Amino acid sequence: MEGIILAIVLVLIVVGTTIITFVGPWGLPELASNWGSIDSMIIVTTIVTMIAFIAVNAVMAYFIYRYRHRDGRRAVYLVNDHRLEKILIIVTSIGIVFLLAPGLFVYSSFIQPPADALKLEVVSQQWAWAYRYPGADGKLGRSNIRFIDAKNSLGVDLKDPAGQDDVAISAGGTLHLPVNKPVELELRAKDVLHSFYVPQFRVKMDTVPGGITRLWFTPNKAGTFEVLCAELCGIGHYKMKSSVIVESEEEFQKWLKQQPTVSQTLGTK
Ligand SMILES: [Cu+2]
Repeated sequence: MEGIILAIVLVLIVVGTTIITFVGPWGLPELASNWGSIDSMIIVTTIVTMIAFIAVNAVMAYFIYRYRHRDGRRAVYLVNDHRLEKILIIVTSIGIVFLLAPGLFVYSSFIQPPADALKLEVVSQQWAWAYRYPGADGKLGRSNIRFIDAKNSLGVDLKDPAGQDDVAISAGGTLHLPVNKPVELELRAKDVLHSFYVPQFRVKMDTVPGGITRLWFTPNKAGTFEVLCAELCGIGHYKMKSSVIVESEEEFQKWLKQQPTVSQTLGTK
């Protein structure tokens, strides 16, 4: 009797979780970048794992019912079943190929930013985001953690002329981006691991102290979105947020011109 009840409960759990996946309130927020292919990957992953989840549990529920205890029945010990093993290896391999292969194509474009992308620096620290834009010369100056002090909070190398006209948005400031233009972020961390995440852009990347990580996307919807830290980075992790405003090229340029350059902020020119 217990075997039958267990099999029924198992079937109910599978049916319930499958229904919740489709009608539950946990969908993705509206897509606001070029990374629709990431959404397709999430759908492929959900479908493949759902098929495996249903199949494994259906077999398990059937076996629990079919081979439940009955007086006088004895279990048989089967050592090897080559036919069954072959089938399982082939079916599992096909499932894994469907699960992983499409992601390789998406990943290959994820790691190749377009040549005309606007390059920005993102600097993370406990518990805020800072940003640096290239100045009029279109080039980000060098920076290094060794140059960080009370005034030069991003560690811009003041010997590099390309850095003097850069625009630095200090920690806690707002990121502005022009709509429909590819952006490449160079991510740094000043203290511990953080992770740059804007759910609507469908991109997320760890920031690592002592190294530079990269990320690119094209924001394609104007609006204000939340920048989050997706790495548990200390006691203030929950409030490590910033806003990103996606706006027209004119609005973006107008805003950028109003921001002080590195040399103005540091009084180096
Ligand atoms: Cu963080």
